[in-house]
Amino acid sequence: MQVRKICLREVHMALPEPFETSFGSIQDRRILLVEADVDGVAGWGEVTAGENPFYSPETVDGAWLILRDFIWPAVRGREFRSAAEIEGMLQKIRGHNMAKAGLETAVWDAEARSKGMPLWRLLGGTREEIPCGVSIGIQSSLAALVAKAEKELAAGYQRIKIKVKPGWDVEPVEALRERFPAIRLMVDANSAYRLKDAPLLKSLDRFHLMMIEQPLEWDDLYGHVALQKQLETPICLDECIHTEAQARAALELGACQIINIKLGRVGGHAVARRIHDLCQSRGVPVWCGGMLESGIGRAQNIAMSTLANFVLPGDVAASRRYWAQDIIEPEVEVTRQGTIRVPTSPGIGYTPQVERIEKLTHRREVLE
Ligand code: OSB
Ligand code: MG
Repeated sequence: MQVRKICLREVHMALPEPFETSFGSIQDRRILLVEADVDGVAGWGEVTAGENPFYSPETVDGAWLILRDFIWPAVRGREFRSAAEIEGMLQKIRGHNMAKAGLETAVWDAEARSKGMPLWRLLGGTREEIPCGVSIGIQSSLAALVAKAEKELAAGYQRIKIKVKPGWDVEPVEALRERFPAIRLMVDANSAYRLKDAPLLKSLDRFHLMMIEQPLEWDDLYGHVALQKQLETPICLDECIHTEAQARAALELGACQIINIKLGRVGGHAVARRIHDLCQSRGVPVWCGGMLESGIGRAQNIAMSTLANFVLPGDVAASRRYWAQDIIEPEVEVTRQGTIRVPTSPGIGYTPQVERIEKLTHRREVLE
């Protein structure tokens, strides 16, 4: 196989309301899509970089340049047997995992389509239905938070994650626990705390959270080792894990007990699968995180979540939670039991709505 050409598009899509995290507020998304032509078959991927480098060092504009100037030249004209080889072809480019994943996941989609099989089967997935949770941003009041959680639970979602930051942590967790004593509940700090905040984080132990996601800095593995020793609540790492080696170090050192795997953050399906396998071999559960993706990134997340060790509910929710109208058909729907039934059609299993995508496109570049 060869990638014959790629088309980069920046589409603008607005969330129904701002999504507030410890690192800032997100509403107007600029989403970078990669359409790869693999021997005449189109595959679609999404670059999950943000508009700013506040979650990870990557940005939409930076990823565009890296794709054009380094990723495309590294694959152009090169023969390969499987999308699993793309990661190796990009190895000499350090970092820029979200940009790499945009192309790599598109090639996986194309390969699966050309074989007439669902991508999740090609990846070795086994789950036909995946468990779903929601991520709720920082709210203006405790009452607003409780009402939001109530609505999501009524829709069937299996676990609630709330974003926390200093000043919005113990009280919101307490309010939710009082109202919902038995739900699966967790918090995500997006690196808002320091090791000196250990006593405050320790005080969350009494709420029996499933996990605390990424409490400390994005590159501080050692701090998480020291913190985990003091907490009953399992630490889950998100921002800290970009490579298989980092995942191995985190587990070996005891920096976490759970890993959130995101396709963009680790550079695509090949590495995601290796991290999944590593965790599985050690009895460490994983789940699929979200990056407020369009339906294309969401469909890729669904395919990955069918691997056997994705045992915890992911941040993989219904299209309608994010977009008035998604850019795939059918849209992603969640059952009353809080699951997504994995599609059985070829590739990512959903059809990109190219006409609609073109209407939302603000910038476009074809590389061949
Ligand atoms: O840390 O998981 C995160 C959104 C943007 C950046 C980082 C994160 C998130 C979410 C939202 O939590 C998950 C989703 O619903 O897509
Ligand atoms: Mg997170």
